Amino acid sequence: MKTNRRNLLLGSAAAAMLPAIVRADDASGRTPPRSGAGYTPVRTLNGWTLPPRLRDGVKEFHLVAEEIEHEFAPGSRAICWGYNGTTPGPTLEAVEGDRVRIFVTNRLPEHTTIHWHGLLLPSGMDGVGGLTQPHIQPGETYVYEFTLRQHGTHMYHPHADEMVQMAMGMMGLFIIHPKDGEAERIDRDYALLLHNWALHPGTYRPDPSVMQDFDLWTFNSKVFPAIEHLVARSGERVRIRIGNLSMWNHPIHLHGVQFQVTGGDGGRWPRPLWRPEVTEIVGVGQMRDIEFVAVPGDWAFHCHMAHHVMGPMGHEIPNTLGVDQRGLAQRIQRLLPGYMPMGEAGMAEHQDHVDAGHMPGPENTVAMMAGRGPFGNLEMGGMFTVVKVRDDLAPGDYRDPGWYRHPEGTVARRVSSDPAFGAPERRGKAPGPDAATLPRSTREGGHAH
Ligand SMILES: [Cu+2]
Repeated sequence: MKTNRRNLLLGSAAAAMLPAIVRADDASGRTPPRSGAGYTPVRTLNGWTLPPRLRDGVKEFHLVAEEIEHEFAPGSRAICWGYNGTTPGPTLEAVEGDRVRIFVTNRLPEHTTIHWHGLLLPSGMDGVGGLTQPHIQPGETYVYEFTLRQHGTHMYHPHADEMVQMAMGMMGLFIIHPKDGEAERIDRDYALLLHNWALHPGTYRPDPSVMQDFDLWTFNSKVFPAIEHLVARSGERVRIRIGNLSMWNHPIHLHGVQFQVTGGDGGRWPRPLWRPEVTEIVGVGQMRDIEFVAVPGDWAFHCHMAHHVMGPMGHEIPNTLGVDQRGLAQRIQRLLPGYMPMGEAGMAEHQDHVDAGHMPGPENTVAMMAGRGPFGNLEMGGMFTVVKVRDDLAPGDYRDPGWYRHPEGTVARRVSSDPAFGAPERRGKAPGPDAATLPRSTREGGHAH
């Protein structure tokens, strides 16, 4: 759509005629965010928006930093730190030009601050403990107050003992809508934060000292299959706002459309800077907005780091791919009851073993792979969910519409069960029948002949 003044006017007239867009359902049972003037309220996946109090023309928010009990997915709980009872903390949502006053009460066992990541504000409101303010001691409440001079996707997090406090889950989204409205109306506005957690199998507290070998990869502190689906009606304009407060860069990939990257740390970009992509790297500490017009189907939406769409696994497991384990299992089972040989032909079998109860993993630990779709196991975990687009959804209806019903003749199908089917051109040399018993590398003591 070409943007001109007429479209802008039509857009706002249409917006005025639509009923207030509110969440039709809310699994958490929390109060739905109110529809703001001229914007579609953001929907924080699995999260919530903190309603402001209006006092003397100032929007007041009150954040409480505190220890919380959090569920990553059924079967995995932990003692974390967050704000107002959750990780991430509630989303703060306001409009460019608003004056905001934010109270921060510290109920943690150590001092903290809040840094307003990406916001343009007086230096003394920047929230860097020791540099721009004294630390907020346990039991104390500080107040921040400033005027919002920008719009876009922003974040908040502590700037005090950051390594520990962020590893424990302290973070939130700060969304600022443009004061003149959107040039192109956004029908669904989703927001999520990327994070990683060292919640080692069988434990109940994240380990803040881990730098690389994380166990859980989350959208808004949830792992698949506990991450909400993103729902839209065909033809609607969808924005997904993504912030990264994890310790890895994440190439976020969406199936089914070429989305436009429309904004970043500097707010919404001018149209000539938009670019079509199907994967966008969201670097550590960065924000990215993507937008697309929804097309019907069930579309995977996930990080493209293959290990970031997995649940927890041992970090030093031997590579058994191609190793003949016949006869081995029974011998090991005499020493280790319940031992299950794994990975000889790949690891897809893992989910079947777990689902059948053959592999009762450590307590309080989600399986490495989980989830069932209409055609079988999804073999996913971590940073994975589904964008569900349907023709017949009402505006603002976020309920799960179930699995997509594919039009006749549009699903990939089996045509043969014979490995020798057809006459495809093939190159290179297939390994011989003894390949499985060859030493895999000289590093393991074998000698290549
Ligand atoms: Cu990733």
